[in-house]
Amino acid sequence: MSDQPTLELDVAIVGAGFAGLYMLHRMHQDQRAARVFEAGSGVGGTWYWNRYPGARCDVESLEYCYSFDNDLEQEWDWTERYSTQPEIEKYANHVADRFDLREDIQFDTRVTAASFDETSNRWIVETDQGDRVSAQFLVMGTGCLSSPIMPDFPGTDTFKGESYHTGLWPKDEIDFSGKSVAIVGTGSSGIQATPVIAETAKSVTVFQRTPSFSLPSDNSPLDPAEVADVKAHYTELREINAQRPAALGGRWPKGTEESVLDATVEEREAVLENAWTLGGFTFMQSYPDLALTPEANTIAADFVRGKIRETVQDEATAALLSPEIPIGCKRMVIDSGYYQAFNRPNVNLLDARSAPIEEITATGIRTTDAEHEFDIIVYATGFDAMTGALLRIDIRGRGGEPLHDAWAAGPRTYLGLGVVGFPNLFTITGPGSPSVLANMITGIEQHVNFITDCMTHMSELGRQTIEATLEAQDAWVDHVNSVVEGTVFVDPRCNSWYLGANVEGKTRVFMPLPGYPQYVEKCEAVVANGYEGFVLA
Ligand code: NA7
Repeated sequence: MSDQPTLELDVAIVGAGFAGLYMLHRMHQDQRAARVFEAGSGVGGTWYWNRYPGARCDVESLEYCYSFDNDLEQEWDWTERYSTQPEIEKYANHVADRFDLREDIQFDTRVTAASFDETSNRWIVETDQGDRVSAQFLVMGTGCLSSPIMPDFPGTDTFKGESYHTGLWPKDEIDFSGKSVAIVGTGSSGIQATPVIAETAKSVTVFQRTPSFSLPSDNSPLDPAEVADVKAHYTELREINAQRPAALGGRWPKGTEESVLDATVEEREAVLENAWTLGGFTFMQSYPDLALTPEANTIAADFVRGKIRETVQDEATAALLSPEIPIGCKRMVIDSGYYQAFNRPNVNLLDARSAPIEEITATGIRTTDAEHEFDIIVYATGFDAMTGALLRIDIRGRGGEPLHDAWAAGPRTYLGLGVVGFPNLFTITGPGSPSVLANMITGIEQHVNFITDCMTHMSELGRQTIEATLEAQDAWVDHVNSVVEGTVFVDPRCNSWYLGANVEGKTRVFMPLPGYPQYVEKCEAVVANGYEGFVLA
């Protein structure tokens, strides 16, 4: 292949999820030549790939949507409090059409490599379709949960039945009726899929290695009067959310200011019960210290364990479903009828910790203590989160340095947006930014606005490159570590994907940053100080 680029762009964008779509829209507004490269055949990113039964967002639909366009906010109608994958995918398609984005999205194209050419100060981006694109900026909208992990059980290829990973779910509907189904994994994906698959399958056997804390969603159809009220006050809601730690939940009580340890048993039971009934993540907001001190955390965890015992009729199953780790150190799940599903005669829980899966056979799964036959195996085994999708592209910065090497001891970024040695590379919701610990769409909009404003600023000053300084990056990594130090997030008992602990050989580093409002303040200060911590050359 000739070394000559096949296309010259101002901005190459990777991924047509919510990050890539909004980035492209902003580039259109600013009349920059931009193109999105997307591995899938459609838009939606996470919501394109994760089309497994029961897939639903854990942030409320009225908040998990763009805020950048008032008309869009007003015209789109969500039907349920927590929207399903099909509805979110439909919304992403609506956005793509409404803002004429499709003509600049190249589907079925996976970016394989990108290298910074120090002579021209441009990125050379290569795809599996043979493209060789030259661009001033490279913007990664590759998502935080987009690199699925298949467990390395021997024999996965020998299984004669059907098998699917939740994060690579086929578009055709899978018929579970009359089938014996295994679900491996009990994170959000396995927990959401279990009750839905159980409705039609002959049997569902859930292989659980570590139980998750799951909170009820209390999902329901949205009341048109409630929707009208939110639409009438959308700007206020967005402003309130921007001051909340996770940029969401602004319509619900903030929780008390006092420690749960200062409340009487009756008081705290009433507060927690109320939050539980309300549904969703607000449960952990009911007291300020639930995620902070071990004693407070145990109170919340005991409350949820009590709920599991109340809900699940079989005592042994209830005990097995009850997590022993601190609540909130791994991502909690927001479910619709997960614990209740174990009261169905066709749902069975197996302990994959005491009897691990040893092998996938032609007819099913062999654990250390038994052989089980299945027609379908569902792998709900998670993702190489935050860095996986970035590192599977061969990204090379100054001097040909691979990002893989720069991040060998865990990701290092400045603000989760830029990396030393990789000029003009931006990572939307990258490691070191709030990302998955905040409403993702809010975080995406904030990052895209930052990047777009930065490009304008560079044009005005006639600068070609922007690059974080080593000093700023080191200080930022220290800052992220200090924010989570001593919190449940880094509890050694918790092997969360936030820490990369679910991926064999991945360095244990806490990747997202708690505290959306403080992060935004920092970004604003950086801009006000002339992009402090970056060199504009
Ligand atoms: P998660 O939350 O990473 O869950 C993956 C699950 O798969 C988890 O229960 C794992 O158990 C289990 N797993 C992984 N490998 C194995 C093997 N070898 N044997 C048994 N069980 C295994 O991924 P999800 O897709 O559910 O959710 C990801 C995020 O998407 C979620 O947090 C929401 O933000 C949306 P483990 O805990 O490692 O013992």
